[in-house]
Amino acid sequence: MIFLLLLAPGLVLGDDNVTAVWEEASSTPSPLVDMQRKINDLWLNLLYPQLYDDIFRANRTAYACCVAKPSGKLEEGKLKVTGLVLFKQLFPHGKLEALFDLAGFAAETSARAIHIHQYGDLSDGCDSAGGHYNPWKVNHPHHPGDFGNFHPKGGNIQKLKLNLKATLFGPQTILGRSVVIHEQEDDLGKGKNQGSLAHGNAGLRLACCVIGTCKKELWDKHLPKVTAKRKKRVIKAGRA
Ligand SMILES: [Cu+2]
Ligand SMILES: [Zn+2]
Repeated sequence: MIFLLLLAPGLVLGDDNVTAVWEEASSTPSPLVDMQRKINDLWLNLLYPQLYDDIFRANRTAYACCVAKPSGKLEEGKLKVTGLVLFKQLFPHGKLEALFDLAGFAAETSARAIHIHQYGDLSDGCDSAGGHYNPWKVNHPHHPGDFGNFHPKGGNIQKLKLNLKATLFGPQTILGRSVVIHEQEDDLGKGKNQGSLAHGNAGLRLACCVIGTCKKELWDKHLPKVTAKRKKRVIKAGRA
C-alpha cells in the first residue's frame, strides 16, 4: 500500500518542505526521503523523457528561456525591445520563477504589460502568437501567463517574479508558447469592456519570443544583475 502511494510523484513526501529537506540533507538523506527521491526521479524520467537529462543534471530543476526580439510587424519609430525572459521551476512541486532582463524602452517610465500568448508562431511578427494562453478558460487577468505591469527604469526592465501560476510541467506547460511585451499598460480587467477581459487592452505587440528549454547557466548569469538591484532598493529603503 505504501509503495502504491509513493508511486504517485510526491504524493506522500513530495511537498515543498520535503524538497527543502532534500536540499539540506542531500549528504545523508533518510531512507524514506531517499526512496521518495528515487521514485520522483523515476516519474521525471517517465513523464519527461526528452527533458530528463537536463532537469536531472540541474538539481531536478527545469530551466527555460525566451530571447525577445522586436516584432517583425513593427512600424518605424516604435521602441525596439530586446532581451531575455528566463524561467526556473523545481520538479515536481516547485512554483515557477521568472526573470525579466529587457532593454530598449528609452527613458520612458510608463508601465508595460507582459503576457504569455497561446502560440509559438511568430511567422507574422508577434501578431501570429494568438491571444493570451488560456488553458483554464477564464477571463483576463487570471490567465497563467498574466505577469501584470512592469515599470522600466533607465530604459530597462530587470525584475524577478516568484510563485507564478504558469508551469513548465504537465499538459499546461508553457514550453513552446510565447512571451509578448506590449506597448501599453495592462488595465488588469478593470477597463469595463470586452478587450479588458480578454487581454487587458495592452495595445501593440512590441516584442516577443518563443519559450524553449535552456541551460541553468543562463539563469545563473542573469540572476545577480536583477537581485543586485533588489538589494540596493532594500538598503535604500532601510536608510530612509
Ligand atoms: Cu499580451
Ligand atoms: Zn491575460
